[in-house]
Amino acid sequence: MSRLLRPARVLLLGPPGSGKGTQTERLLKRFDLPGISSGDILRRHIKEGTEIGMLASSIINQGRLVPDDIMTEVVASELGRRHWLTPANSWLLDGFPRTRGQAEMLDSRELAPARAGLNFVVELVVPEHAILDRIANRLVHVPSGRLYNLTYNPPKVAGRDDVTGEPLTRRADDDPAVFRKRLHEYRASTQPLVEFYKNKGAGVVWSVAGETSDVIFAQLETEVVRRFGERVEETADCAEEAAGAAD
Ligand code: G5P
Ligand code: MG
Repeated sequence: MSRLLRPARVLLLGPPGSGKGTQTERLLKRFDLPGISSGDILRRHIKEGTEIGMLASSIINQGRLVPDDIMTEVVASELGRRHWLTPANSWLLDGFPRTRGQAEMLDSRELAPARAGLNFVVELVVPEHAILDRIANRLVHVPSGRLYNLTYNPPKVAGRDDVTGEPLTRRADDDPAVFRKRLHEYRASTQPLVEFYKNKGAGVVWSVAGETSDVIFAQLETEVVRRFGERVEETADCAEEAAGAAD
């Protein structure tokens, strides 16, 4: 585990199934970087039966996007609740903003006043055939957002979350017809969003391609260290090793 030396405010973009959640989990473990996923927040609202959950449920199940103003409010309140909106904090967003409208609202209402604009927008590029294969085998633990795949990273006990032992579920929107609609929505909304961030400055947007999340993570990890620097934290294991070497 290591800490970043300079504040990193990261957005992960990519088509459904490209591995945003997977890369988020890995970055969080590797860099002690907190993150939130707009999809996970909505799924928790649905599970808890909130007003937002009731509205989002039918939209998600049709593969459409939740309206910009509602989505921005949901994520902004989460950012505020976690006290992340300062120039010094590092954090990561998975799947929000995903339209230019959301990016503009987030920027003008929340990030610019706090001098905490996004400084690293990562676009994951994964071939479509690889994506379709993954979705058929995905399971999730909704309370935590932890992800599994029956072939790539299966749970230790079939159908159960590794940490809590609670049941895993399939996402209703992983149905093939809904999934095609989600891919279509992604293609329609992404170009204007990427243009918005390209106009924020040279090098803010960075694309990374690969057939697997392992290949992508290796490149992403290197790029994060290059941009933000790292300080390796001493863990209990390191301390023991160092003590052993000194004996
Ligand atoms: P979500 O939840 O943000 P999507 O569609 O953007 O959903 P999704 O499906 O969550 O994205 P992902 O996070 O990019 O995909 O991918 P993932 O879950 O990490 O990986 C997919 C599967 O592949 C997993 O099972 C993983 O274990 C496996 N896997 C990963 N890497 C590999 C690999 O290398 N090999 C193999 N074999 N497997 C691998 O949004 C859902 C809905 O919520 C609403 C919309 O309705 C949206 O459709 N929503 C919003 N609406 C408006 N605005 C927003 N900002 C919104 N955010 C969410
Ligand atoms: Mg996801």
